[in-house]
Amino acid sequence: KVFRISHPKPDITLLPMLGMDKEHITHDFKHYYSHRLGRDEHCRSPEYAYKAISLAISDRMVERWKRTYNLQRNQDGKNAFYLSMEFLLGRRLSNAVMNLGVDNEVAKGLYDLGLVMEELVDAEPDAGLGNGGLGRLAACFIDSCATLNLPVTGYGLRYEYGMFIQEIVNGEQVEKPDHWLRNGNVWEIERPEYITRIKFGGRTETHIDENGHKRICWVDTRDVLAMPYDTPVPGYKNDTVNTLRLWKAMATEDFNLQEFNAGDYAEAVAQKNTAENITMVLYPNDANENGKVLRLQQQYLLASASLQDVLAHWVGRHGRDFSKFAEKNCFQLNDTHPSIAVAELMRLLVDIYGLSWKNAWQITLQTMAYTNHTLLPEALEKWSVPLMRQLLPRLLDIIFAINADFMAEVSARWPGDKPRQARMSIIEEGSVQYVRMAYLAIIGSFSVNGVAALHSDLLKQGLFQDFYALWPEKFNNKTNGVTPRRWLAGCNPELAKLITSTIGDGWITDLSHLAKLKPYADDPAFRAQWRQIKQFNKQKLIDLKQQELQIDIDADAMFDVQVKRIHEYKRQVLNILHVIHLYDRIKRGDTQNWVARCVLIGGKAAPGYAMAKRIIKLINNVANVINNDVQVGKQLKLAFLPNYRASAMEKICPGTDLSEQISTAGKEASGTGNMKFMMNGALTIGTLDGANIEIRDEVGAENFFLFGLTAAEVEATHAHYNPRRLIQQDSDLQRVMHLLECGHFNQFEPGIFDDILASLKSPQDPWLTLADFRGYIDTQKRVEQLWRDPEQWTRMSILNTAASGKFSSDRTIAEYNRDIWKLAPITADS
Ligand code: B1H
Repeated sequence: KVFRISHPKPDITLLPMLGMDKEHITHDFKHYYSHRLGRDEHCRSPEYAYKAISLAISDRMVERWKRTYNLQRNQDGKNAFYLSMEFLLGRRLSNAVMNLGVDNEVAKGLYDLGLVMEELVDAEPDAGLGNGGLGRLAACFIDSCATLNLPVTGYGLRYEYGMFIQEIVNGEQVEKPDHWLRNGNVWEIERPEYITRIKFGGRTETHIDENGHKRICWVDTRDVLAMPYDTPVPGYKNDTVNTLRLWKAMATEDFNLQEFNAGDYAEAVAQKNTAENITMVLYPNDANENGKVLRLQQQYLLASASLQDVLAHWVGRHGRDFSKFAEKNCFQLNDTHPSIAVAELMRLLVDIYGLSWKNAWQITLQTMAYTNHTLLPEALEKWSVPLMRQLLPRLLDIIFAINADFMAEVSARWPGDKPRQARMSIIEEGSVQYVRMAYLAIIGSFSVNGVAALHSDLLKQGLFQDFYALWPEKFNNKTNGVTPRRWLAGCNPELAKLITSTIGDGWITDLSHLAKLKPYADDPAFRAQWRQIKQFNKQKLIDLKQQELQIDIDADAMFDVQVKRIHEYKRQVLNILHVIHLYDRIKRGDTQNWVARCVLIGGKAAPGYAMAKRIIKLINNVANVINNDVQVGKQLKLAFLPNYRASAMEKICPGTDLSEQISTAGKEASGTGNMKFMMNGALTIGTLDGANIEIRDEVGAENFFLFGLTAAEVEATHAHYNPRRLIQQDSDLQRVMHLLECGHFNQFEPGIFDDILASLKSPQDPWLTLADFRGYIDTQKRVEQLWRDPEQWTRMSILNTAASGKFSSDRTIAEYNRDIWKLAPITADS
């Protein structure tokens, strides 16, 4: 309704497609630079050049985007919608340029103008709309959907502030707000024509309509508007451009303004903030929930706006005939965060569109699919019933009604089994009742999947075993993957070039082609090239970091890297124990056949997670002692990489030799950083956890450094875990613990690591860190042995890349589509 055009068919869409050659692109670049941004040759800041080239590229996506949008929306096939609270997109420019196939033209064009593409790329702020693996997975998935021509739309939230910026001050994490939109966002289009209205609060009323039917009305609500911002998602060189639609909360114009008299005008306008606060900031908790009202508001806004959007489009095309809705639509829930969608779809179908409960439930059950991403109890979402009653009274009624039907089903299947009913109820009983969101998601979905084989098995055997007994057919596995465009072709151009010149470029869209590299592992000339590229990437990483970190790094040292969120289960502390052990060996002169190492650790800690923050401090303190010890010198370096994020990983993984994947077995659902490192030719030292297991299966046990307890052994060990005895029996561990306990790394900060030490020595330590110490140290020794033989190391490095084909998100998405979504690919000529 915002556009009013009097002529019935204006001739404004018939523009010729824009030129993709360097002349046309630089022409548009200059136009934007000087006419839109108003800059000239005196402007020295790369930000404007970044913006101008992005606008020129964006124009070329938009025309393909509109075509894809119309093809998908106006076809009679099925569409899927990926609902996620997080899309960790990172930078967009280089990805857009590559996927449009104009990388060479753009680089040449800019070069002719005296500009360096890389500098422009680095001027782009990361779109950090996610915490870690879960959010980055969503970003990889939409890239793969577009590349596979699948009609999948992403729905998420447009946070004003993304993941906080991490600074390190005196070894400690300091959080700075990430106002990523400050300089504008050239990659989005605001779509006021699709604004939706979201209700909060109020109460429900029952009315009897003229036909004597009961109708529930949700009244006296405080409403908020959701404004959609669309971001194009280009497929790789296929002219498909899918849509990521992100919602921003806004005040309704009538928001209290009528209620307030003129005297309260300012206050009424200030209320606007309350509404707009909803999408102000991303919650920075990875694998940890916290039960805040604002978070529930975010979740409901995402679910309600997205479902209303899809239903409005459906009704626009089919009227109120929902008989084919389930056949044509599918919603994938990225963890439980958007799972209120189950109840919201029921509300919309029953209360708004007048369907019967039974009919609406059939539709819901056939359209919802749920992905679980964690088994950690602290990450399982529960909302208190009183909170939900206050904020979403109608939704709570619906959840209770769903639960009543479900409890009837359980007691029909297991008559009289009260404990089972209590276990399986959506409502957890207690002094305060809670809604278990995972159960709502399972009950309301036709598909429940885990994200790696082990994780999916553990869901069936443990956390969800009652549900598995009831509905075994719902459960399936979809092992995660990462997009090879960003995580190999884009981030490692030198290696990509070598691979393409060796086996052709088919790997970019079918990563299984990498297996063709296998025979080259035995070719010394190829190995030399491979090694040279790794060395080049390591030097690039040094050039980037040396100044910032102020340490002297040697490109010949082994780059041993652990980058991921800081969490006890990921065991950054185990890594540090090994580093301290190496330091101790140097100090006691045990340095025969020494292998120089540079250990790099990076990651953010949730701001409220005290132990994780203390681990960052420990890493920095240990680094300080080691890096300033002249006796240690270049034999060992340790650095904490501040502000780890997607764009940092693009520079880190090509230059990594050894990938640390050392979580307590059974705790890391999948991991995806492990896959990025493998693709880029790093060797992995890891436990049998998450996707590590499948990585090892693919590359072969002889090409993977395995250590540690298995998930089953972890469970069995808790009962008799005795860390003090482990310390007594292991003189290396004893010495490491002694260095920590005597305050060697915190001389002037007494006691600051006591909590970490206490948890290491506690028989209750859930992460069993010391149980894996010996195995880890010995395996690191094997790593060093191999390092001393560069030919063998390189061979293994090649074999790792060659075996990484399975870990493309294209494969993952093809499986989601084959087993869950069942979409037909759509192209202009299909
Ligand atoms: C993963 C989360 C997560 N699992 C709660 N769970 C969040 C939970 O903001 N929150 O409240 C945010 C994130 N993230 C990760 O998902 C797993 O730990 C990884 O192992 C896995 O690879 C990744 C993608 O599946």
